[in-house]
Amino acid sequence: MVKKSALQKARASYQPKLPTALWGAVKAVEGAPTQSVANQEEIKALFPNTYGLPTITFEKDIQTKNTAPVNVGVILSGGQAPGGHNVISGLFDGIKTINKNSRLYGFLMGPGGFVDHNYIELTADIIKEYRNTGGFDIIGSGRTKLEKVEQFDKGLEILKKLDIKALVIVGGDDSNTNAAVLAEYYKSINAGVQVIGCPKTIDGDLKNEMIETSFGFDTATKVYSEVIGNIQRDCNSAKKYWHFIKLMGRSASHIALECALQTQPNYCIISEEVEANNLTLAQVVDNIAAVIANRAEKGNNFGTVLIPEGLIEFIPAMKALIAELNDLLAANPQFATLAPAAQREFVLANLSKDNADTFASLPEGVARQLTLDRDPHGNVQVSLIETEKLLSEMIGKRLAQWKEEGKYVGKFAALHHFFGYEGRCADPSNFDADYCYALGYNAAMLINSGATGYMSSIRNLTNPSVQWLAGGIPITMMMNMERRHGAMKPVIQKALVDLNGKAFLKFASQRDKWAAETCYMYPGPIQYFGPAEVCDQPSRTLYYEQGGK
Ligand code: FBP
Repeated sequence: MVKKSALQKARASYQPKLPTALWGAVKAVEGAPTQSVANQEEIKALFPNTYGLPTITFEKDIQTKNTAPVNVGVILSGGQAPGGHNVISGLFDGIKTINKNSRLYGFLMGPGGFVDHNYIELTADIIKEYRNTGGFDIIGSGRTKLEKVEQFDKGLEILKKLDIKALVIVGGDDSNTNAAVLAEYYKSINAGVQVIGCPKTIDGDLKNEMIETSFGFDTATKVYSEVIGNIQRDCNSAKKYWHFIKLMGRSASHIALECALQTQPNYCIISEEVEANNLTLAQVVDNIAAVIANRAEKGNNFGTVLIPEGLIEFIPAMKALIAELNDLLAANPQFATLAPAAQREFVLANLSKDNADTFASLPEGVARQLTLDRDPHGNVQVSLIETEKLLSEMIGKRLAQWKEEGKYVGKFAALHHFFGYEGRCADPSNFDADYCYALGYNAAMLINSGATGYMSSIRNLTNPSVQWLAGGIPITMMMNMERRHGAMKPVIQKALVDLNGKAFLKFASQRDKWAAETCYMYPGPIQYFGPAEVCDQPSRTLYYEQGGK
């Protein structure tokens, strides 16, 4: 038997708190019909069976109905996020509440397990070992893109064999887009299988009015903020290094913003602002170098800079380059077979002049990274690009130049960090443990109400968890048309940092002070047990978004 730590044992007995709306019998109350956020006509034409569905809210019912057992399949898709195991525990408990003979099957290693018929039955004994734990190791995860009819038909064979009536896909924006396409297909062929999505991603970019946050964001940002706080204390003790800290978040800068709100670093880049202000890489470098030079004048040759992982794609010239590269590589599959030097030549010869110039101006390693394999959803793998080193190298050169010109008097020594994988599998915070359990349980109630093409939605999240609202939101409501792999596709719109939003404005109102002075905050580790003001705080982003001061 695997030996468990004292915390593991204590955490195993934690009972996640369900919203009262989900206690006992529930009834589904339908809201008004919905529309997609943009491109309504195109999305409606692509989803004739699942477009325009009403939102669903669950309320307490006066009597329990006798319901037949329901077999359900579950898939964990994409990057790990703390709380996935609680989604599965909640789903398991939910379908057992519907009928104790219901069964839950887990497809192994992501959507690939569904297509290849690799699965296990998730029994009470298995689930017990994973309650309130981090990771996705109960069934594993993967990034196979579910998009072809052959995959849907192949998957349907195993669903029929196991008498599975509903499939729950736990994933980010891309995976939930696939869930919507699958729901539409199964409905169009009367397959008798419902599909429900669950909002997962530490990146925090799957959110809207009805999905207040994706799960995992709370825990991951608390883990990163603890370590950033520790680095800041070290930094303020030795007063000799500048720490360049890259933070995960493939596209949006929500993680960087949340960590900045929690730790008050000297500088934090928000990619969305870089794009809005049309900044070049050189201007980003100059802005940070100016803060470093300013602190050096007061004898402070130390500090912290937070860098969102997705920065490179938000610098307008880089964005244009990546968009053209995506189309070029999609249209030329033979590119992958060329030697590195020939690949560089091919790219330079086939890009438009402006983009070729940008490509040629980049350090070779970074340029090459931009041409490497996309993930199965067509994204550049930004977590592999060492932006923190690229920036500190360029800043070092700028400061050396300013020194020669007599504009800079300090010493510049840089250290680099990348926080991403360290936080994705942490044990879920109380917030994520409760939120994920509720999302899973709520998915079971959506299945019981006959819904398909819906995302499990739990709202009112800055209130105590028992007061949370439960229901479902049609996935098509979150969709728009975007260019992917060289063609227009219906996808869930990514939620980027809102530069007029309350969380960003709070940050913007404080950052000059944080740059000039040393105002570090040290949030410490996630606390699971103790007073509510220490253990049960939502993320700062949610707090400010929902009116906190
Ligand atoms: P999801 O969008 O699938 O949740 O994954 C997010 C993420 O953690 C990003 O922050 C990061 O860029 C990426 O996954 C890393 O991918 P991989 O897990 O394949 O290394």
